[in-house]
Amino acid sequence: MINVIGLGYIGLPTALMMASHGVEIVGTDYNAELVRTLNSGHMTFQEKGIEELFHSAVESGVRFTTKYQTTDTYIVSVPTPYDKFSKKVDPSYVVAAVSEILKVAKEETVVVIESTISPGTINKHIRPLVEAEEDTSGKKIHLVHAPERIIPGNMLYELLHNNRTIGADDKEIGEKIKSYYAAFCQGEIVVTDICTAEMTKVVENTYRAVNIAFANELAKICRHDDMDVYEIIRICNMHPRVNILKPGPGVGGHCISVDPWFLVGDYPSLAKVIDESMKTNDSMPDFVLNRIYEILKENHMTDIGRVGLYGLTYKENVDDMRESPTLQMLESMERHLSGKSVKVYDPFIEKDVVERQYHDLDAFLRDVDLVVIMVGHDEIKENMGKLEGKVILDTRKVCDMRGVYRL
Ligand code: SAJ
Repeated sequence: MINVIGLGYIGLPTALMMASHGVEIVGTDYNAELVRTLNSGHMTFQEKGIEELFHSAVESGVRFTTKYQTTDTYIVSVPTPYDKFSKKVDPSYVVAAVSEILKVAKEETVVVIESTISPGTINKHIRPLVEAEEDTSGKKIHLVHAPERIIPGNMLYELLHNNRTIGADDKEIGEKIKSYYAAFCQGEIVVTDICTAEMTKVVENTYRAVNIAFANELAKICRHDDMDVYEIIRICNMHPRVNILKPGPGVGGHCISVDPWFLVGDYPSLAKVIDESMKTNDSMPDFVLNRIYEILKENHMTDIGRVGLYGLTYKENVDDMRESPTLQMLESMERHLSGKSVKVYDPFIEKDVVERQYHDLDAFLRDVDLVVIMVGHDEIKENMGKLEGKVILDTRKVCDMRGVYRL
């Protein structure tokens, strides 16, 4: 039996996928409300195909509880935030989870950490706990790092098809854990050492952050001299060795906007390009705000209350708002004392999370003159006609209507 600790965006799909492929799974989360919801037969977030997977896993006997189980294999997928000041990884949730595991674990237990951690975290924060336990109880405990790679919006496909990395001290233990993942994963599974696995995960997200920052910087340069950044990127990308990503209103999510800071925090005098890239991405919500003011001025509009932000999530067609550029922008507006007046709408966010939030596209559009497309959800792409007559700032290049403003 495998006890999956942390039933969030990564732990839960992993638990469900393993369970529906015949692995005996118990999912544990300290959030009693979340466990209650799952036990009453309801999923806790939206994702393509997850309802079906949830039901198939329940049929296969997956269980959810707040209690840590006594078993020989654990998969830990708890959050690893970063400390806003030092930029270093905050391993406290992982440390707490491993401490709880050690209280109930069997002899020869394998603890697999899936949470993203910076290189060296296991040696610095986890191994000392494990060694102390081995000294007092005489039990042997094995550590493994198996970072996840799935992308919100296409998680289930990627769980099945992506290649994976497994880092272990002991090759044999690495191969054993590989066989559990191979129950469902059709990609190649590489077994390496723990520190290499830690570093690869952070580097993958940093690669993307730096490349998005490059696109964002190009958008700023092109705005300065009124050049069309999208046409320039389109043409450059016709070169066989150029592949520039898309500029946008900023970078959200819990990975690309966070993990690269671990490297800046740990190697401040070395991680220069990374540091500047993260600052460039973080500056984008304010860049959009400036565009809004320019466009209001150009159109002789004075009422900020007639500005509507379309989209609250960090990217299209997901219900995840973590670190979202819209929230970053609203925070920045609040600092300038005008945050209360813009209107906001997102079809994926049913709860009220910000002021002046709408839950109906038509009602939202009736009450605004300037629509700022912050997220390119399919809903807006399919309803472009409804934007007729509005002033539009499209930060995602999803709208081809005449006169639309861009980054
Ligand atoms: N974005 C842009 N321009 C682009 C691409 C993305 O502005 O050209 C923005 C998005 O709108 C979003 C943010 O970047 O706000 C990140 O979105 P994303 O779709 O690129 O990535 P995430 O954060 O959803 O998932 C990433 C993935 N990592 C990589 O692609 C290297 C995923 O595979 C990881 O599993 C995940 O991070 C993670 O958990 O680490």
